Amino acid sequence: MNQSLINKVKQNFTTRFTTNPLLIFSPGRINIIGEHTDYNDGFVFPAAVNKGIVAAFEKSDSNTSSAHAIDFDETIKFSTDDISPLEKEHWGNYVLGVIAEIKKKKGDVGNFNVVFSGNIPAGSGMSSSAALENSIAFGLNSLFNLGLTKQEMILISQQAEHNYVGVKCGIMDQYASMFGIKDHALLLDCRSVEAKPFKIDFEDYELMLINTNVKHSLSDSAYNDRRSVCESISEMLNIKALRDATEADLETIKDKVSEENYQKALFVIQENQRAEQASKAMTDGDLKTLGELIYGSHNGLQHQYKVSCDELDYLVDQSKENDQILGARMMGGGFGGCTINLIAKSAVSDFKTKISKNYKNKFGKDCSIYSVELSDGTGLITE
Ligand code: GAF
Repeated sequence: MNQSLINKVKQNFTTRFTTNPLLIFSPGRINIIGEHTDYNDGFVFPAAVNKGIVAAFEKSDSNTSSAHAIDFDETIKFSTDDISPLEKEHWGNYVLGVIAEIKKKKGDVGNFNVVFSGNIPAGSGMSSSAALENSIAFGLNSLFNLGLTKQEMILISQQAEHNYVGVKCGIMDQYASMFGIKDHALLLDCRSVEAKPFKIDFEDYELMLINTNVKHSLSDSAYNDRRSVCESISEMLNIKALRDATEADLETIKDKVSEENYQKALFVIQENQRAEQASKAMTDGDLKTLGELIYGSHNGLQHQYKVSCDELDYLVDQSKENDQILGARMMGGGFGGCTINLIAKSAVSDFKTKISKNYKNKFGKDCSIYSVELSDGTGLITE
């Protein structure tokens, strides 16, 4: 399925090096519901997808390493003895950050060469960043027999994102990318970091993504700001995380916080409930309720948590007008990327035509539409 991506990476590697590379695939993810709940120790409902990163590794026989990003046509050279962050937003920080975190845990890491490429649409909110981090952690673990467990690797990837990329993300993306199971979504408890797999078969319905093809620049700082608000409210409530709060608890401090921040915390508490209710709806095969919860999630993300944008809101509003779509919402951190839609299979073709035309008329640019195939998590490619 990703054969052309694998071939591209192998060919590129062969033009640079003479060994047979160790090949890793690491997927991106979707999230059915449970947004901005992961760093509040709550529930999320993600799944790995069949789009991701392919990385080819070899040990280096010198005291230098290299990482080549085919998609940026750029190579960085470094020594694993001496790692420091590059300028903000450089893709190399995902690679170097993982090395730095592995070193904290394992001491020295040998030098290596890696070449990688991906097919996750840029800015789609499907977490190409977690896919890249996991591919590096998994690749180095295999190459140098570091003995890291997958649980340790996802924490390494998450810390790389905190310390080298500057986004204080939760664990959802790294978990879903590492532990994904073909045809399943994972109800992940972000406190215990354990998940319950749900087989996804919506019969006459399917999940469809619509990419706004925008990424508003605010996103990283706004993300970190939201996280601090949640942490400071937890502190006021004397609890570990908002996962431990009820709406009644929050009510007790209502006059001590701004209305804006009160609404943000309320959103997290309600979104966490929605994620749990969604798992029940899924078990009962109650797609109507699942769809309502998904619409409810968007409403909260738009009005309470304020991480949506005009393009996402427009797409969700268009979905609401179509009675063949049971639910739609923005997915991921926000400020751009995709909506996820629970749509009748019979309605997909007409809706695609309509939404493509309407979006173009409204915003003067194209949206992109993808159907979703759920895949296994990060692993070795054996051919
Ligand atoms: C981003 C983060 F990386 C995740 O940890 C999660 O918080 C998500 O935004 C919002 O649910 O993808």
